[in-house]
Amino acid sequence: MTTALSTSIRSALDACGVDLSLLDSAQDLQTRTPITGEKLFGLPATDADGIDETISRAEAAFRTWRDVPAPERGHVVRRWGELLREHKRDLAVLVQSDAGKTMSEAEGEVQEMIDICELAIGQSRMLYGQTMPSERPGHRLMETWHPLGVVGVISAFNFPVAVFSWNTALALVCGNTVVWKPSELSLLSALGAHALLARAVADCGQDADIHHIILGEREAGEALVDDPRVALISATGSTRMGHEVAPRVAARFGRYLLELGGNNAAIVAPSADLDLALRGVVFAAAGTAGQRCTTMRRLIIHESIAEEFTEKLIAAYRTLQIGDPRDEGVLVGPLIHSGAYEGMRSALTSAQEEGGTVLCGGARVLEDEHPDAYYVEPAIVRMPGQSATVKTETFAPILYVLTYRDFDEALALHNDVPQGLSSAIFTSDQAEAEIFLSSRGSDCGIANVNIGTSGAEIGGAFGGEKETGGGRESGSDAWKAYMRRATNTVNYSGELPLAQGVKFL
Ligand code: UN1
Repeated sequence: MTTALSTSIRSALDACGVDLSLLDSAQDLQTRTPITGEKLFGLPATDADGIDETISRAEAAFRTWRDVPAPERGHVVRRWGELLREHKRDLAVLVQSDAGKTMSEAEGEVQEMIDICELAIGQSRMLYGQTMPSERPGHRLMETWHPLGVVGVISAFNFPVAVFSWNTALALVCGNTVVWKPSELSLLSALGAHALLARAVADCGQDADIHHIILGEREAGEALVDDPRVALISATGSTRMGHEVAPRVAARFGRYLLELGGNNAAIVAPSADLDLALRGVVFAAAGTAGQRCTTMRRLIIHESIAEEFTEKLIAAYRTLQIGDPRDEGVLVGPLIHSGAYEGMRSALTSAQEEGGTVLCGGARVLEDEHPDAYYVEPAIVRMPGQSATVKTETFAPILYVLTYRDFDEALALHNDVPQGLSSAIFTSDQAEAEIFLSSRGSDCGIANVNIGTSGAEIGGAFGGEKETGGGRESGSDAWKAYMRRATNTVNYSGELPLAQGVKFL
C-alpha cells in the first residue's frame, strides 16, 4: 500500500538502515498504525527454529564478547548513541507511527535512548566491585562482577524502543549478548532501532551476533522465557504477563527483571502551588493518551480544594487538542487499538456502577474520519471512595479523583492499590513532603515532590514494587541486574588460617 504515511515510513526505515525487502516479503505479521488504523506492511515472523538458532548464535557470541574489555564494549554503545542522534527524527517517525505519539514525545523517547547510551558509556568504566577488610592476615576479600550470558528483552508497544535501549545499552556494556522480542504492535520502530544498533556494531568491528531481534507474537516471547540458555529475562508489560513470565523463569532458576503495571497517584495538599500542580497533573494523566506505565491514574486531593481544582482540571482538559499526532497543536493522540478503547469504556462503566461520576471526557471522537482508529477524550471521574475499579490499571486516559481529610488518610488511600510504580505529592509543607518520601510514605519505586508521576529521567533507577514486579532499569546501580557477583578471597600469607578461628588438621 502507498499512502503518504507509508511513504514517510519507508524512507525513515531506509534512513535507519532497515532492509526494505523485509516489507511485504511475507504476511505473517501485519503492521498497523493507530493514527489512522491503516494496515502498513507485512513482515516475516521468526519461527521456532529461527529463535533456537538465534539464541545459539547469541550464546556463542557471548563467549568472546565477555572478554572484550568493558570500556571497549562501551564504544559500540557510544556509536549507537551517535547514530541515534543523527537519526533521531527518522526513528521518532517510526515511534509515532507505531505508538501514535506526538512528535515531541516520540523524539523525547529517542532522546531517552541517547541518554541511556551516554550513561552506559560511563558505566562501562565503572562496573565497580568492593574490597572488604579480611579477618585473616595476608588475605584480600573482594567482589567482582561478571556478565550473565544471553539477556532476553521483551518490550511493550507504549515505549517501543526506549525501554529496550535501557536494557540493551547496559546489558551490552556489562558483557552480555541480547535477544530482543519487541511488541508485535510496534515492529517498525523496533526494526529501525535494531538496524541502527547493527550499524554501530559493524562500525566498531564487533561480532554482529551480540545483538538479535526476533519478530513474533506471544509464542516468540514464550520461547525466550523457557529457554535455559537465556540467563535473564527483562520483560515490560502487564501484570498479567508478569504473572506468567516470573514462575516460568524461576522454575528453571533463571533471572527475571520485571517492569509491570502501575496505578500511579498524586496527592494534592491544600498548601500546593495549584497552578503548578494543575500542569503536572494534566501532562501525567492525559499525556501520551494515558498509555505510559507512569501515567497518573489517581488524584487524591484535599477536600478543601477539591472542587476548585477539579473545575480547573476540567477546563484544562477541554483545551487539549485530540487528534492525528502529526498535526500541529495536537497533544493527545490515539489509543493503540479497539481493545484499549473497550477497556476504557468498561472501566468507565464499572466506575459508575461503583458510584463514580464522569466529570468530563470518555467519548470516542473522530470516528467518521478514522473509523479504524480510536481517539478518545481523556476522562476525569469523581469517585466516592476506594473501589475495585480504582485499584485496577486501565491503559487509557482515565483519572479517578478521590478526596481526603487528613494526611494519614491520603497516604493510606495512596498505598491501597496492588501496584507500586510511580507516585507524587504536590505540597509546600516540607514535613508532608518528607513523610511522603519516608518509609511510612509512598510505597512506590518512584516518589516525586511537586512534579508529576511520569517523565522520569534516565539517571535514576526506574521500576516499582508490589505487582509492578520489583525490577529496576536504567540509571543508578540498575546495571547490577545484568551481572552476577562473585566474592573472592585471595590468600597471600603462605599460611592457611581458617575463618571464624576454626582449627582443622
Ligand atoms: C513506560 O511507560 O514503560 O517515566 C516507560 C516515564 C518515561 C518512561 C516510561 N521516562 O514516563
